Amino acid sequence: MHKNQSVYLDIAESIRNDIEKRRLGAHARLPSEPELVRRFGAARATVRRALAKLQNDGLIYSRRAVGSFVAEPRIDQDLDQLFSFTEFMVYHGIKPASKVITAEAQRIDSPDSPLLRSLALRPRAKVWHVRRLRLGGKQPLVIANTWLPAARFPGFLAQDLERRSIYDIMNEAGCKPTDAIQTMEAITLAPQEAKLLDVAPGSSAFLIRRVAYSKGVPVEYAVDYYRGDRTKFRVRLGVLERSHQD
Ligand code: 16G
Repeated sequence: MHKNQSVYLDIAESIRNDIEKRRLGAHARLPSEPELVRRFGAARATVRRALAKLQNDGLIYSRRAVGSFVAEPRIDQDLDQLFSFTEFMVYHGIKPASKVITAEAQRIDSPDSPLLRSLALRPRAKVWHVRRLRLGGKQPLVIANTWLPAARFPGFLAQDLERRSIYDIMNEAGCKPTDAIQTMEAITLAPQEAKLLDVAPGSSAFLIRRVAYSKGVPVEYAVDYYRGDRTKFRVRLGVLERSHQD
């Protein structure tokens, strides 16, 4: 029992290694199950378990009756830097694109709304809301909801929001985000969001809420859904220096 458990992990590790070293590129077909059985000298059920683990980890996908294939790599995002989606994609050599789903003016009534509180606005103050599907290399990656205080960005909705970076537009208005506070939660996607992101309903995603500030003034409230199988966050950790007398 114990041995079988480690055998499936060893097989998964070996295939993971081939993928990470790029011996198998994105969308390359994995050897068939019988070939893997021969190669690893393992039972078919063990090979299947290894493949199920890799699929669960987002490294491969399977097509019924055809086989397993290498998934697109995850996009690594450093959490200690404030990047716009556009800057981030360009940095990784991926062509960014956007589809605007909604672009409208809104007025929120409830004084308890996190949006109003985060932007330090009074009830019924005008905000711009833009909902975009963000793509990298034609692949849908993020559903991004952005709210901006309308008073700071006159004429915002007249901009070409499909082609332009919102952070660029904010920069032109003298309010480029200089720092932000962000929270991240794991969620499963509702059917409508899953469809937009081209994944199965119930797939995992990161729900990210961000309040961005421009020199201390809140200028953006954002609620984004990042595809769980395409996103990896990385953060640098330091050790708190403590005196030994404590
Ligand atoms: C990022 C930000 C989002 C911002 C967008 C601007 C996170 C979690 N979110 O997606 O808050 O609205 O960039 O991108 O990083 P843009 O300048 O390309 O339109």
